[in-house]
Amino acid sequence: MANHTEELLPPTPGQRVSKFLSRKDVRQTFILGAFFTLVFIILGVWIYPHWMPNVLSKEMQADEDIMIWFTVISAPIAGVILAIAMESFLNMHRGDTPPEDGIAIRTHTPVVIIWSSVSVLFIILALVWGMVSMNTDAVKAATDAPNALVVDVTGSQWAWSFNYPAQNITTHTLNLPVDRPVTFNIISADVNHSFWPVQLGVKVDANRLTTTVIHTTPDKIGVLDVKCAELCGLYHAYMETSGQVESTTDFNNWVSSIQAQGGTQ
Ligand SMILES: [Cu+2]
Repeated sequence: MANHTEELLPPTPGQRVSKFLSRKDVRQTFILGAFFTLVFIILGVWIYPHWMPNVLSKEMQADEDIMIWFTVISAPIAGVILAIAMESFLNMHRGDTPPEDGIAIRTHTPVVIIWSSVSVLFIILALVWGMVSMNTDAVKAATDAPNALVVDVTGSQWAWSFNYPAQNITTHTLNLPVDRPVTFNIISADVNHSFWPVQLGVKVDANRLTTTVIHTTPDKIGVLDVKCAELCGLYHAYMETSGQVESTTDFNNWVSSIQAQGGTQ
């Protein structure tokens, strides 16, 4: 009689958890989750950086660091979700049905509290990281630097033009000297565009009636791709040009050659 009563008692939470963890499908999900997490970390740390644009400024380095670290941080979440999806698919394929006495995770208070707190921590981390990264010393140093090169950028359907007031030249390629702060004054001649010199890690809207200012300091020599990052009409996808971060001597020679042509490229 006593044994019969024990059998009818509902299992304690501890018994349910250990029974849950000893299930074959749960163990397989953990192993698959660890495997996918490792794959995403390897992709984020060693593979993705090879596909990213060259880093020609500290702002671009900060962008790349954020992409790598956020991939690593989100790897366990993506890994576990992919593992659950794959295990469910395999179970369905084998015709298995879930056991009746499984833990109801969706309404399990400790799981809900842990899941919500971890998500909130990730969001706060992302927010603080972004704010700190946007206020780096590099950006502060370039802001109102007395020796800054000023470039007035105009977006129009569908081309970029660059006016260098101190050099009195207007061009369609963006050449910059290395290790000198740059101030971009950005405006649009028509609809909204977005000025994006990719390898410099800065991007800002070009509006029709107001000038937007951004600062950066290119710190490596290399090729620049300048794109429009705001859908601006039929040929938006072709609204791009190239440029160069180069030595001061090469930059001065480039300026002189354009001045010799009458100041426009
Ligand atoms: Cu555009």
